[in-house]
Amino acid sequence: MRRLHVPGTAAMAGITAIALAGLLGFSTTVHAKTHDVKFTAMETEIVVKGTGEKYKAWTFNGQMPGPVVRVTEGDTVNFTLDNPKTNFFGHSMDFHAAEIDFLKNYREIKPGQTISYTFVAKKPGLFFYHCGAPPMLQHIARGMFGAIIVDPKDPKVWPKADREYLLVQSEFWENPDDVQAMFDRKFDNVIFNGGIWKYHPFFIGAAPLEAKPNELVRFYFVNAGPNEFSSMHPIGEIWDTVYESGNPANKFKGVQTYVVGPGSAATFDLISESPGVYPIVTHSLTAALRGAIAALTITPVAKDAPLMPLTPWNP
Ligand SMILES: [Cu+2]
Repeated sequence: MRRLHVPGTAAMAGITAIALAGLLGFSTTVHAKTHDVKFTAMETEIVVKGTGEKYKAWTFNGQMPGPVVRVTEGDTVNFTLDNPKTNFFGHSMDFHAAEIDFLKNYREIKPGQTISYTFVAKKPGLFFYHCGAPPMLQHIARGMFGAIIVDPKDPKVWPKADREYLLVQSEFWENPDDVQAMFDRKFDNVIFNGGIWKYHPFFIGAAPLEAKPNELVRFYFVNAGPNEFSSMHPIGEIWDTVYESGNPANKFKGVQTYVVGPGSAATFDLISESPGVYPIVTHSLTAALRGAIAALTITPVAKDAPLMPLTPWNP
């Protein structure tokens, strides 16, 4: 017996809506979201070494880098920065993913003040955020920086990653009050994710990043600076694809080393077939040999890991 499929009224209404949406040129599958993101400026001590050594940092929410903000292209971000009256300094927030007036939104607020603004993350990619209060050099050097990922609204514009890591490079000065040394570029270390030798297996409390053979590992990489250029290279490997500013449309293939300037970002795809160790470094060697080496261990027993592993020593 032949069955006829007769659509019900609701189904027909749905089909009509989809057809109309098609005629009008917009997709029915994308629903832009609104995110309330609230950061607190915290002038506080944080651990920067596996030995437990502390540092008088200025941070967003008590961590360096600040929390990762992740939204989808087209989403709205309602941002609030609170500068508690227990702080001593003014702070601000500049989101590179936003396209809004700088004077009004990125202005410094004094202790006891709060600022809020809204932006739409119109362009997909990986963007820097930072405090811009003067001297901006010092506010970034002391830890007021982080990353916002704006995922493309159509996930099919690039291959799906099997594993993702976010690395934020920054220069580190042992004396957080020596602004002259910051101007003179006399840094003591160059670090990934706020820790000195954090992902180098030879150091106390450190742990390498891990992935399995043939996994597509996507590195979201931000250079917080404040001054030095990063020359990102995977030792023993070649970047399969590099996306400038993390935008899937800005694609380079088979790249050995890719320069990311201060205040910029790029996304790097890597597939390693063979088990082993592949250090991710800045090939600017003064920086690499002072801390900017993250070991990537390729092993069939790689554990799941968070996007920005702050362990073992940061909360
Ligand atoms: Cu600040």
